[in-house]
Amino acid sequence: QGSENDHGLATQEAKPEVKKPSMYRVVLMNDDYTPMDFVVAVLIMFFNMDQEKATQVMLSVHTQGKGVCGIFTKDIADTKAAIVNQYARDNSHPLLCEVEKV
Ligand code: TYC
Repeated sequence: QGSENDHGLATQEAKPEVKKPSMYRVVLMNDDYTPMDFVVAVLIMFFNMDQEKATQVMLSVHTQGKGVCGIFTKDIADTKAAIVNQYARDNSHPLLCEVEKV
């Protein structure tokens, strides 16, 4: 890519054939009503965290107002957020999960 040939002229930069996909943060928002245990369970079930990591993330959301659950491609981030929000609604909690571009 971008080498010089024997007449000393630079060749055209070749465009990479594949681009890295845009990445999206799945973010959990704090609220005053969702039980801490429920948030920890969500992080374990849908973001493959262990009890200790899930508790850390939940407490950081609780004190900072929001926190990152993971970073994914758009389809996966959108799907994870939708699943979390549906699960929260099914259990009558106001927990909100959002997606933001990295
Ligand atoms: N603030 C909630 C409470 O005190 C706990 C909580 C944590 C709620 C994280 C939402 O995303 C959240 N019960």
